[in-house]
Amino acid sequence: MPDYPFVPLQHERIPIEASLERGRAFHAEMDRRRTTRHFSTDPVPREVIELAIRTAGTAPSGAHQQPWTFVAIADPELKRRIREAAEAEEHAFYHGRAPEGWIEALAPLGTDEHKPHLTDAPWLVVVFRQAHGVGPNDEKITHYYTQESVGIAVGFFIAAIHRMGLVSLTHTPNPMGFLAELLGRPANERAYLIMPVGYPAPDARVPDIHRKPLEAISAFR
Ligand code: IYR
Repeated sequence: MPDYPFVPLQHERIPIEASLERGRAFHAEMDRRRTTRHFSTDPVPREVIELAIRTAGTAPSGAHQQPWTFVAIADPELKRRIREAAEAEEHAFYHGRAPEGWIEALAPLGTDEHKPHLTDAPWLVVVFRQAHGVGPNDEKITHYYTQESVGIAVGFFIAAIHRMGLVSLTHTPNPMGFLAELLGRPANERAYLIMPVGYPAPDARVPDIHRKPLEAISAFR
């Protein structure tokens, strides 16, 4: 194995009181985040999306392979076609394809096959997972932990959008094959999810649901 270079870690230790203060403030800010399905059509500059994608790109990934592609769509005609295809799949999902238990689990969220946010939101960001890489001679390069890696990157993206004062929705039409087709993605990419990004509509609402408390999501030993 060849020797690979290492460089010193850039890190400044801060007092633990400052850590706790930052942690509390960050938690409070993240706890204000809500997912809404009601988007304003107000425009959002491209740089907002670029910043969120760059933030997502700082996520750790299996073997540092960064197996993600973020496709940002503002073109109204493309958004319309994505909405049309997504609503066709969702119609089949809500009218027969989904098991009864799944429909019941979704009831508190008030979702159905109508997806106006896919054309209302100024941006749709479709995230693709690179199931494998492609080498210079078209050879397959194995990627590791792609599901986990892309999930972490999407989390960073959602946090960045929230930090900038905008909202996003994690939307997973089922199945999602139409996205790679409509967006002309290469064969190694699989649609992971689609996120409308923008401002909430003035009358945006969210379900009255609550987060599990620390005790319910943790164990300390
Ligand atoms: N894809 C459908 C159903 C759906 C599934 C889950 I899991 C959700 O958390 C929300 C919706 C839809 O987008 O309506």
